This record gives sequence, structure tokens and C-alpha cells, in this order.
Amino acid sequence: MDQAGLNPVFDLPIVTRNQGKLREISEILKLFRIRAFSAYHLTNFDEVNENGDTYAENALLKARQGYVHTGGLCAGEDSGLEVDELDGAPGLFSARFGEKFAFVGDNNTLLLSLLEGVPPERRSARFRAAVALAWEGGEKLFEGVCEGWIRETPRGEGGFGYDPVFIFPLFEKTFAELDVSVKNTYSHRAVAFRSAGEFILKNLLKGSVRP
Ligand code: ITT
Repeated sequence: MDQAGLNPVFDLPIVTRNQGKLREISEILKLFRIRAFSAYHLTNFDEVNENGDTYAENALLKARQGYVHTGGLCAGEDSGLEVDELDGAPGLFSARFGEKFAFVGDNNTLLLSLLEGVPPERRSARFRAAVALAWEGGEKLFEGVCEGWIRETPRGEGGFGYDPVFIFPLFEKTFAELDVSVKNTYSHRAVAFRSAGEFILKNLLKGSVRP
């Protein structure tokens, strides 16, 4: 216990090389007194081959690989943007969208060019995140979704990835324009990692299964 009578801070390795994700995860998990850091800083291992058919499968692949290499509880997260007009693309290929089209330029430029001339009512989209935990003798999945739509031009300097083109309807601003604390309250990642944080505190720190 610390002076405030709270549980000690708990360290949770996250199998990610994406600094944008990691910054957000760290903020979200602070609420649970969990300190997130990249599992790749603990021990060097090869990039996880994300060949699952779903976000959940890919998140599990990451968490399992983390557990195998660190020997303790690890989390993996897989996420992406689904645009209805593009039948759910970029989806699982969100990080490598340009490569799929052999497009030279950033993913947002490609996305906006594919949506050129599409009216606002047909620009609906959502972010999805799956979070997996893997520890000795157990695995658990959590999911989060955040609905919105795609702007015609990027706006805002914050966030990462598709944030400058994704409008969060509650504030009619892109995630890149909003304060990061807003994104970390409502995002797909916030929903999934809050559930994961609660699960860790309730089941893995006090119960019979210890990380
Ligand atoms: P790791 O696998 O190392 O975690 P990654 O960037 O490859 O990093 P993913 O395979 O999960 O991660 O790809 C997710 C991609 O989806 C990410 O690179 C962004 O392009 C996009 N994305 C996911 N969440 C996002 C968010 O909150 N804001 C903007 N773009 C996001």
C-alpha cells in the first residue's frame, strides 16, 4: 500500500511498437494504477506476424507472444478503422492500407481519395479495438468500438493514424482536434482497455491467478 492506501502501481507490458497507441494506453490505465510500457523494451523479440482473420485473433497473437517472451502477464491490442462505403476497409489492413494498393503516400491521403465525391451521409465509419491479456494458464479478450464519420480533408495536429480524418460526432471535431483526454474517455481503445484494467484489478492482482 502507498501513503494514500492504494494498491502499488502494477507494470503491464504491451506488445506494441506504435508509440501513439502506447501513449493513449498509458493514460487510460493510469486510472487503475497500472503502468503500461512496450514489451519490446523488456526483451527483444521478432515483430508478431499479424495473420489472424479478426482483430481479436491478432490481439491474442500479440499477447501470447509477449507472454512467451516475458514469462508474465502481457497485453496485445489490434485495432483499425472500418469505413462503410468501402465495405469495411481499411479494417484489418489499417496500418498497411497504402501497401495493399501499392500507394505511395500516407494512408489518410489514400482513404480520402477513395472517398472523393461521397456525400456526408455515406461517410460513416468506426474504430474498433480488441485487447487480449495472456498470463500463465489464462487468456481474456476485451473489445471497444467508437462510431463516427470521415471528413473530406484532414484537420488537427493531435493523435496519430487516421485521427485527423475521423470525426467524433459528440463534439463534431476530429480526434486530432480534440484534447487527448476526450479521446481517452470515448475511444474504442479507452472502452477496451478500461475493461481490461478492471479485469486485472479484480481477477489477476488479488485472486488465485497471479500475473
Ligand atoms: P502494433 O501492431 O505494434 O501494436 P500497429 O500500428 O501495426 O502497431 P495495428 O496492427 O493494430 O497496430 O494497426 C492499427 C492501425 O489502425 C494503426 O496503425 C492506425 O493506422 C489505425 N488506428 C487504430 N487506432 C487508431 C486511432 O485511435 N487513431 C487513429 N488511427 C488508429
